[in-house]
Amino acid sequence: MSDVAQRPLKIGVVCYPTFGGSGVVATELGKGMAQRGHEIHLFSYAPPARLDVFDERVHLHEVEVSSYPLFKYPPYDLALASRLAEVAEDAELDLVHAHYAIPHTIAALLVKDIIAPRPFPVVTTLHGTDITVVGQDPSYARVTRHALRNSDAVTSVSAYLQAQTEKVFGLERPMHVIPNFVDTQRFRPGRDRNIRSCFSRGVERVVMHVSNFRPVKRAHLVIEAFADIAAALPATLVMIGDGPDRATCEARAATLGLKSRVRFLGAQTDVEHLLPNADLFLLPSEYESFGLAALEAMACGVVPVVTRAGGLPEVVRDGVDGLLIDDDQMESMGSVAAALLPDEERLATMGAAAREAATDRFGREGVVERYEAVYRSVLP
Ligand code: GMT
Repeated sequence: MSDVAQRPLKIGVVCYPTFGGSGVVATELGKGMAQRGHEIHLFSYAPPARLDVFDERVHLHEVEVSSYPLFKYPPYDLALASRLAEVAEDAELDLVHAHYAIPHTIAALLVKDIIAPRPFPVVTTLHGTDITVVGQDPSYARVTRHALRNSDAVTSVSAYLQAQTEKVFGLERPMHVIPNFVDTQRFRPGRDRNIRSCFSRGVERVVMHVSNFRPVKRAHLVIEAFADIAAALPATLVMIGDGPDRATCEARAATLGLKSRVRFLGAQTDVEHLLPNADLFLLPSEYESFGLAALEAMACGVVPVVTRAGGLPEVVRDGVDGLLIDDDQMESMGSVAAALLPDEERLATMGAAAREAATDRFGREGVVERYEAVYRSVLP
């Protein structure tokens, strides 16, 4: 085996630090790589939400953007490229992994030019909205295409997203489909008696939703579905996360007379302690390229009820480890959930299958190895 096939790598990782899935995947992947002996240099404008370990192999580089009166729009991408170029040379990075084509891959490609002839392979992972929303926006389409064509390797988190990307951008090169993964030690079944009784008040079923309350999540449909559930049985709805649609959801819950039965917890850093206390997880998104939140629920043994859209059918197997609802049948989400909730046996069987799927099909180790193979394939 050659040196390149074995030696520990020095890997730059560029990601958004937010609670959204791409930042979580980037950070967890970086942690997984560090555990395999690689050196990780994470670049973001703030510490990523899941970066909670103090591994000496993981280095965080916060990107500062100077603002001058002339800069109406402070150039974050240039500040990122500048910091990345410095570290690429000082720490002798072998490659960079950009999560999100815009602006991360573009900044990485600039660094490739800046530090040439030193090789600096760029791996880009597409997470979804970078193609389905941002990439198709006429103001960004050409740079997105440039980012994809000039990356040394492109990966996508689902086969659905790969097909969409090929359709929209017509890439000549093959893309690797590498699904997201979940840390099944962190997300695991096991109720906390205090949390559970605080949510369920002893007798009620607990339904949960976790998202960033962006319009694509259609969080208002969770409230509508819960109205049907609450009409059929005693239940509490726990809404976790924050974002533009939260206020509308709160108002709708009040209008429906459900204020006392719906809890809005806002953004939470320890979702893994809350999720196992749910009986059912609802995700009525219009689109998800993958649906990491559903996978995290599954890892906790909680049955997901989700839209049959985007990459979600690649994660949830209908009737086996969750339920898929056709997009034009979303008004039935509440009645479907209300029929399942009293059925202890079916809930337990599907919950166990969900946990098994999370462990066997989406465990961290296998996915980290697949990314490592991609990294090694782009090295000179
Ligand atoms: O879902 C979000 O709003 C956040 C977004 C992101 O970029 O962080 O999530 C996308 O990437 C996740 C990780 O790969 C996927 O699990 C989500 O499905 C995807 N979101 C959408 O496609 C809407």
